[in-house]
Amino acid sequence: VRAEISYVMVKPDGVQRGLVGEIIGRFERKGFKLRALKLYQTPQEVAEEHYKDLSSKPFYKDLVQYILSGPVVSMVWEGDGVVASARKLIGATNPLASEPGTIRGDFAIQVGRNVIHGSDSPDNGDRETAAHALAARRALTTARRRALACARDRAFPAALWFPEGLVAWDQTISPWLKE
Ligand code: DAT
Ligand code: MG
Repeated sequence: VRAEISYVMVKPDGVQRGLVGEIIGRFERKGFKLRALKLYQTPQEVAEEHYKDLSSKPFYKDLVQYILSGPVVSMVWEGDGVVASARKLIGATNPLASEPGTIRGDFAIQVGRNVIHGSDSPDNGDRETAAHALAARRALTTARRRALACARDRAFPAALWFPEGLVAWDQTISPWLKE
């Protein structure tokens, strides 16, 4: 049986405003387990897949543009009931309606700049994780290529440029990846 996971993403405004540590801290203190974490620029097709259920909404174009406006921090959090609990930690979609003490309630005002995403069902947790894992894998390939080029240029051993962290996302996420 696979563990329950939620795909949680600090959106570009949250990254830009320096809220990453605050947000990770709240999930850690709650007690959930961080299974994967990566910073990257979301490819357009991943953003569109992520929000495909909302594609008929009038705000869909702005929403995708917002997600593409800067790097995001993608995380996979694991634990019993993590999907519903993460939604509580995050707060209501419209930050003006989010309770104080929630992430959106404490740090946001606009629905179009609401700092963070969390899956709304365990199935969507799996789906969104798989979609973003492809983006993370592509970012990893780019990072690996750059690292290799860099290692060649500077005549450092390539191993120096491959800390465990570079491959961690791929490995920890593999149970949820549909090949
Ligand atoms: P949530 O992010 O709380 O799961 P959602 O899935 O209904 O909310 O919508 C996804 C995002 O779309 C949401 O975080 C912000 C944006 N959004 C939702 N409703 C909106 C609206 N009425 N106007 C503008 N943006 C909206
Ligand atoms: Mg949603």
